[in-house]
Amino acid sequence: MDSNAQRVLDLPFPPDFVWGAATASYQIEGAVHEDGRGESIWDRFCRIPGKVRNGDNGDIACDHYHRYKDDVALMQTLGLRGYRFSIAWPRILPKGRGPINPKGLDFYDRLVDELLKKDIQPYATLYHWDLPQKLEDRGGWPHRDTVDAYVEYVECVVRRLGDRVRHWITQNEPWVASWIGYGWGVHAPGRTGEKSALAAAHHLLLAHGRAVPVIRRDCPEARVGITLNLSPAHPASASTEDLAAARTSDGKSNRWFLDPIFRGAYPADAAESLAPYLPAIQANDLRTISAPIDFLGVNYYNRHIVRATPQTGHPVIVRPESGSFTNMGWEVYPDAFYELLIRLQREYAPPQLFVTENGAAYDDVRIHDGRILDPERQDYLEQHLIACSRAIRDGVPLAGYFVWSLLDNFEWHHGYQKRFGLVYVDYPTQERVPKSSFDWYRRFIQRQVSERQRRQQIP
Ligand code: IFM
Repeated sequence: MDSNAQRVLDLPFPPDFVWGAATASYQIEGAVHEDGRGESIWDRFCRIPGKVRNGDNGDIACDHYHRYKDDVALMQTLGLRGYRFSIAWPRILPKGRGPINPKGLDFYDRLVDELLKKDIQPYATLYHWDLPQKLEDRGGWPHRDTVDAYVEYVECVVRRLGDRVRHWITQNEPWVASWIGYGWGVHAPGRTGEKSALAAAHHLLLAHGRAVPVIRRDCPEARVGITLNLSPAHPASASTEDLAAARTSDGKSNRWFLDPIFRGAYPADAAESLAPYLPAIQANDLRTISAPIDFLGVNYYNRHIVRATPQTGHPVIVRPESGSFTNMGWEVYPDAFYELLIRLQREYAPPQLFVTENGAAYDDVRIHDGRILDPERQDYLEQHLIACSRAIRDGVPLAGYFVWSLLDNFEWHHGYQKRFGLVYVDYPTQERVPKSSFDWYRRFIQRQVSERQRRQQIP
């Protein structure tokens, strides 16, 4: 082992730091027609020709619905202390509202019990983009009624699982759900326009704020948070125009979600430029959205380099001229991760932070003996763990790190072509093959745990 790899294994992390991995329901479960599950917007969207690469869909995905015990066994081999998964709303309330489907709840009940049996703490995300289609038919997230429907759904789930699940994440990446799904039409449900995107964003945030007290009421020991995808916006040059464009981009993506949650207000600069598209915001909405949370979940993949469009000054994200890139075309830039964590602490001071996703897609191939060697993924994770460790040293209350993802899975409009997993999934056979990064992460966690035990023994 070279000295750098050794240095990474020995990085100092707090003794109770949670080592985890993450997945999401539609991306891994499959079994879309089983046990009374209703249709989700992704089931419908995948059927529209040209929307998802290769015509892929989540009908079978990783067949996790049937293979969850094997997958939890893999987590145990890995030494995970936490597993972040999401709950499929259409399994619980197939029509979005109304009659509960007990078999849907039973599945998550079994999953949670299996995790706890192996001493792995469940981190449950309540919404990771699989809205029941029936609710979309009635207006989806741009319609305020969806907030009420979400709160009813959250009540059902927390009442059933709240005796065992302590960590709850209300929403995953509301920026993506609103802008990519309702603004640009690239994700389900495929709608376009600033107005629908901003109405969806407001209602996703409101749904978060309304859910916080409900979760605490039904699960008094709950720790409640929300997960945001955050990318520092760096200007492409030192020109005044590019600096302003980077600030605008930061306002529309990062601050648009951070400010209402932590400050109870939309950022004034962005709100001014988006004024023509804003939905009706009721008197108490921002107070509701800013309900105190226990932690912020951060999904970090890359930074954004922003350039001003010559005539309009409109910000555009550009690809850097040099650097290293993942299979998504995303730049590998761990320094911006450190910068982001420090900024969150300085400007928003969340009580606690979890990295709820971090990882990379690469073109993994099985070699002649069936193994998958993915040193690039290991390197990506090592560099980002160094950034986390530096941030903790510099005062960031980071409490856990979840690799995206445990398994290769359905990567939304890219279908199955992009592989983010520590475990390779051979989709035709559903065989799981741990990649070399899986072995590395296992050794890393083992080393961290034995170091913690050693320190605890020192009188
Ligand atoms: O696969 C997604 C996940 O669903 C949300 N965060 C980003 C990941 C990689 O694109």
